[in-house]
Amino acid sequence: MRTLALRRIRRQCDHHRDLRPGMTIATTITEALVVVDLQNDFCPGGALPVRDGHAIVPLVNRLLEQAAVRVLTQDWHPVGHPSFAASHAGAAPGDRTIVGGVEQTLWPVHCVQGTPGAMFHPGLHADRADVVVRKGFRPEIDSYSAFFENDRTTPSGLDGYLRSRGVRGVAIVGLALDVCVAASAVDAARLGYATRVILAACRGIDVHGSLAAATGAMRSAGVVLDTGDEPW
Ligand code: VGL
Ligand code: ZN
Repeated sequence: MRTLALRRIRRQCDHHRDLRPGMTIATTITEALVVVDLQNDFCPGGALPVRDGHAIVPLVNRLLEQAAVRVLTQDWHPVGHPSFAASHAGAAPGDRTIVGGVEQTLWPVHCVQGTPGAMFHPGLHADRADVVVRKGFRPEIDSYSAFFENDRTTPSGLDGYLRSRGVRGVAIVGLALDVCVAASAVDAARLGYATRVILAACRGIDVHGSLAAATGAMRSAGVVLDTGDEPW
């Protein structure tokens, strides 16, 4: 088995002083793999199942072996979280309302702290993670992105972690492509990381055109939508 603890990737950049305009030089950056919310509740049989969510587990495990820096996120809601439809009188999953000053979709009760649904999929090699970032734990606001609460300003701490480890690029995989993966990718790109989403290792929910909207938002933010399953 190959040991790739410090594997780096090559990317093009064009800011080298000795280069004439139009020339490029390959540079090497450290890329982190961010595995978003690969938890039981987002897999078939869970409370908020993403179709075929479990099917990405083998590929995600392979990517984890190859990654230089390994991050898992874990949706981690307190009982009665305001992102749950059940927390709002008369509301149903799919309705939209204001939570923490931000309009969002209401969901079934899911990923409650400490419950089986909040655990990582049993096939995921979660022990390989360098760090686990929990999100959605604040009682007054939801968090889709691995980097910020849904107010887009309160940080999770992941940016600081990645910067202090010298990470310049982020590859994002997981669930759900059109919710937490997309929000994480857009924020990563805005924070200045060379950002790609490895589509073969994601699955989406796709309600009311959310997949098309998320794809557009990621492209506009400069996220690379990577259709290869063997990125390195
Ligand atoms: C997610 C809905 C609610 C996700 C989390 O991980 O994509 N979606 N909470
Ligand atoms: Zn959630």
